[in-house]
Amino acid sequence: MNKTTNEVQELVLDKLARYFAITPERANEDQIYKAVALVVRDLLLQKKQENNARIAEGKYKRVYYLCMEFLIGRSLKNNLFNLGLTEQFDECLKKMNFSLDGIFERESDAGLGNGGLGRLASCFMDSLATLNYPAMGFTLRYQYGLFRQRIVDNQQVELPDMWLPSGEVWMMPRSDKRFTVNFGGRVEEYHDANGKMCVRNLDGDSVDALANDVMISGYGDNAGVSVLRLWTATSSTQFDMRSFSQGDYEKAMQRENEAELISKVLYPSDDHSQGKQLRLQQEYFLVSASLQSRLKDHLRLYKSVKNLPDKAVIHANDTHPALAIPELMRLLMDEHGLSWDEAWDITVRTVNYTNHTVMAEALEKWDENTFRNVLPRIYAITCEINRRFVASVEAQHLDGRKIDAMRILNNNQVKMANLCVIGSQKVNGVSALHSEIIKDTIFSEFNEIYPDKFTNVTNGITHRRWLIQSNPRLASLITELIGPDFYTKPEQLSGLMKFVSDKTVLDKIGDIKQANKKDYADYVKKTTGFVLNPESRFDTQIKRLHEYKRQLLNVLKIVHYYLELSDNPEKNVAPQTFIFGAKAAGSYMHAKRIIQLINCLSQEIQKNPKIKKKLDVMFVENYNVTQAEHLIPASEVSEQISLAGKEASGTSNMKFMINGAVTLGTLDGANVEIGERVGDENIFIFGLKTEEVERAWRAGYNSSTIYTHNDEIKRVVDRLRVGFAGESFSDIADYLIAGNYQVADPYMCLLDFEDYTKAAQRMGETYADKKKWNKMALVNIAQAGIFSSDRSIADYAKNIWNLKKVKVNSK
Ligand code: 26V
Repeated sequence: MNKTTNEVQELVLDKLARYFAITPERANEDQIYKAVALVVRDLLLQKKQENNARIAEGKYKRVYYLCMEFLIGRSLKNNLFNLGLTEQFDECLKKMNFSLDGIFERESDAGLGNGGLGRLASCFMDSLATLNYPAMGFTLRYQYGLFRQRIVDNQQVELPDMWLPSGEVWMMPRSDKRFTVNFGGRVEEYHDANGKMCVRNLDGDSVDALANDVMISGYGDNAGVSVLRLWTATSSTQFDMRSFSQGDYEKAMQRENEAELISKVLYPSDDHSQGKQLRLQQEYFLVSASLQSRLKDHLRLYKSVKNLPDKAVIHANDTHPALAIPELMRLLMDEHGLSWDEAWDITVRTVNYTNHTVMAEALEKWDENTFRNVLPRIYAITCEINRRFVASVEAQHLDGRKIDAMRILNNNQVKMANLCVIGSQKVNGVSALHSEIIKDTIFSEFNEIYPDKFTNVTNGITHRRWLIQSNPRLASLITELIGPDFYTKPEQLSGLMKFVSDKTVLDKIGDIKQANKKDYADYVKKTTGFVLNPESRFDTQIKRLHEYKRQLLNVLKIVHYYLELSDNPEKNVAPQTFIFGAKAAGSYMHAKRIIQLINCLSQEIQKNPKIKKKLDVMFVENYNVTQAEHLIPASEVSEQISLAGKEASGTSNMKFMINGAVTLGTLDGANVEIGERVGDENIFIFGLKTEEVERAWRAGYNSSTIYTHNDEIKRVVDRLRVGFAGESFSDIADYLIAGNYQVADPYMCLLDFEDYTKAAQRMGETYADKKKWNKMALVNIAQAGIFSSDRSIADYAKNIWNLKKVKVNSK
């Protein structure tokens, strides 16, 4: 965008005067942040209007990306970068005696997501806008995002996340976009004036959805602006003045409170099924409001709903928006008068679904009674979808057990993944391995009848945020070496391969990592007081805390080193620092105990300076997008150690790689493709492969045999009973070898332990050879282009959405 420093300054002064009646001399950093953000929001709006006009003119097909989570992080820095206005604002603020970096710190993270799924959705919005595909994202405007994590006495405590005061400035309230969503009540059939049989939902409760739009600009001259629409739930009826006047304040407020509950909090759960009625209401609220809004716009433009599949793609990101299928059916039939067959044809040609997990507990299932009570009309439609589907497969004489596996309604449960597969045009997994696994396991029966439905789109990350903005030193070295085109053509990073034996370049890569480590250590010291040794190897594992991700395996390895050093404190080893960042769902007790274990181990090490010099552990409190942006550029080892077959893709593996960290990982998710790109010599792979996991499982995996026969493992597990910093972890030792209520060590930490420590040993030896290590880092950076979300989006556009870019007349 073309704006001079002076023009920018005028705009900021104007906002300060209008909103705060203040001059820069008297303004505080919060007021400056708000004024700057409001200026940027106006500029985005202006850009969006130009872009919207182009889309409407060309009547392009648009993608509507429905997702219960968007892990946006901070917006100001990203928006300035994408608009090309960072320098102008930097200069302007300097003139006002403020630093732009200081102002960035005033913004809270918009943590409207749990983990990988939500961050992926945000990366996709960036790429959609940059590549200029017409797109809109839809989610809820949760008043409280993912909880703020505090560590108190080494344990996780969940506090409400108040992100709105600083996040609200990005939203444009759209009073013209208000839709009513119905819950409960009963379904009634009636005949309309023409004698046609119709259906309506009566006596239910209604809640209004109010739109708040956030503009997301793409990067570069040809970029567009995507809109992320966040729905707020609000009472659809007028305030109960009667009760209020009679002094019954509680009753007067009740209806409002109940309605608002729907967009109050994000469920702090990841891969953990929560059969909560409120969650079901949230999911329906999202899809109903989004589809009503879409159909209204569609009718305005095209006058008929019949060409919907030519002009709109509805993408269900995981099963959470699965109700889009029966809701679209309802709207097309009940509101627009289409027959079942017409509506079904349109629905299946419009909706697509991405699966993000094979973990059984994360495959959403609703209790049939709850479903019927909360959404009677949607229930009736879902039953009919199921009935017709079952009839069609019965007609093909399919095996009864196979049919049962595919039913949407079975054993008093409503299975959302089955609904998604039956009602979608395409279904994709998120890495090559994962897309094969879903065809072989959870969707194997469907794959037999719809082989063309299944496809793969490997995940990606926006390299503009995760490399260019968060690692400016590395970005400028790359620009120096291959020019700036990789900003929008990430595949050009491969041009770095020609420097693979260039000593000067390799040294620079090493120096940049060192400088980033030093910066990170300073940042941590300043913000937490923890002292990191930048001369040690930074080895990082950051992701939601879950058994299958095996943070525990990492801890077992560290305890093993700790025991070695306790035996022999003079042992000559290269110093290592293990950094963890993870939140655990509040109800997931075992995961919370692992957080406690990491923190206790860290605390014990702090008391022993001799050990700390060689082996340190740090737990990052309240790990979020902003913390990741600080930490990833400083990390040297990327721990991606899930049990093979369990991690759908992973995306931190991609963020680390593009910042020159080397992966220590299993052949799981996208690690497989990362390994293929960089070659075996530039990654440290260990552990069981997916088929071996299956085999070990079928053979009756028994971890206690490993414990009894391997002295190292025995010692480590026994040490958990003694504990750290005064806290025993016998429960975790039991989990590993006794199991108590389930199979011991269900994610096979003990079976992979030996190979893991061997790979870590090889890695340590390689690290000692600086030239070799820097070369590995360079190859990882050079091969990361394919893991840009620009590539993922291009794949979706071509293979799933059939979407064209908006044409921009080059200036
Ligand atoms: C499930 C549930 C169940 C109900 C309560 C709330 C809730 C929230 C999230 C989930 C499923 C989360 C699935 C997920 O995040 N999968 C991750 O998706 C990433 C992006 O594709 C991928 O890289 C990770 O491997 C995968 O674990």
